[in-house]
Amino acid sequence: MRILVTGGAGFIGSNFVHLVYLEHPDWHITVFDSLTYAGNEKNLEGLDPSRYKFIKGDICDEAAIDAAVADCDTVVHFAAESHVDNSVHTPWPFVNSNIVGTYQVLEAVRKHNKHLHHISTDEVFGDLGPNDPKFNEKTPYDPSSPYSATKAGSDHLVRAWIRSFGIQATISNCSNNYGPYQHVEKFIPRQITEIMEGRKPKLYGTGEAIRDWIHAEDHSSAILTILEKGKIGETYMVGTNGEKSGKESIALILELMGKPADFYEHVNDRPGHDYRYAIDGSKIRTELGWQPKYTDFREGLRSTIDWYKANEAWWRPQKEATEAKYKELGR
Ligand code: NAD
Ligand code: TDX
Repeated sequence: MRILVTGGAGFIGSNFVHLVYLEHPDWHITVFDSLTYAGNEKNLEGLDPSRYKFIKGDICDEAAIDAAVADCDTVVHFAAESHVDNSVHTPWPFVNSNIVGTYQVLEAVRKHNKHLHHISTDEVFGDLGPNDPKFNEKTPYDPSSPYSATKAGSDHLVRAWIRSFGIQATISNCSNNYGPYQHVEKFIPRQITEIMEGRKPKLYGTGEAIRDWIHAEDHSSAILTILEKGKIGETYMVGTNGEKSGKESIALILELMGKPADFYEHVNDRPGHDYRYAIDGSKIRTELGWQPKYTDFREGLRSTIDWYKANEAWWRPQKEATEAKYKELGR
């Protein structure tokens, strides 16, 4: 099996590459990544070149993605602009990479008759009220931000290519990931590294927004399960019942890092901030028999904090520029 992983130098993509490398010694992995500010080749250090290759390329570059797809059996498509705050500030890279880029991936898959798994997010469904039922595979799309609108657009393209051209593809929509190699712009690593810098964690608005947390290793094992057992044309929700408000998550991080419970501050809210995401992940469990490993958020957070403490050299180069951007936004 020759697997092509777009966006494999990013957070979830690199966690997925490490899992495939461990579980499938007979598979050859090619990572295709343009190394935006969010991509980092250091995430992939130590992989044996006889089993792994890196291509620096942009999914919007028709010839480059065409050649890479021609040379594999299966594509797992992670590459995307991923940060909501950036999309509200500068939407174009999101339209380009998430929609135009996915179009180029789809055209290459169609031309060379390859299998595709498309990685999407729960944000495409918009947000939930406190008592609404969780998102499932039939929930209508209702995205709120330029990020989620472009991810929704990419999902629609994949569905259209399945129906109109008969490409062999599956889709998954996952909830909020955390774990090693996550960029310090995102909520959990930002708060861990702010505390390590001696500064207070920052809660947007009232801190009541709820996210459904899943460890990136569990997301990765779910994708592997879909590759191995998923039904062509199907969509799978991926989540581990990890709902927590911003306030609750900060309280846990402060406790695990030995700081007082009131060591945090409120900052400007995100415009259009989605209130709550929650995934009903029963289909992948009942139909494909997938089970997560990290069922205790506290333990997952503890190991993630340990990783950021042990890998300051990894996150240090991103930190200053990230906080300078937030300062501009008053966040
Ligand atoms: P990330 O920002 O950490 O990584 C994205 C990677 O894609 C980077 O390595 C970047 O260099 C690469 N990339 C971006 N544009 C590219 C382009 N035009 N051509 C080639 N490479 C490009 O993102 P992530 O958090 O790892 O998310 C990966 C995927 O998972 C995305 O599709 C995202 O929508 C989805 N997702 C993320 C989450 C989450 O909580 N982070 C949850 C559900 C789904
Ligand atoms: O400093 C912060 N303080 C804060 O309160 C940051 C960075 C965020 N927040 C809040 C906003 C959200 O309610 O925390 C929550 C999580 O924020 P992000 O880490 O920016 O994630 P989110 O907007 O929920 O989107 C993430 O999950 C779905 C990923 O970035 C997306 O790529 C994925 O699709």
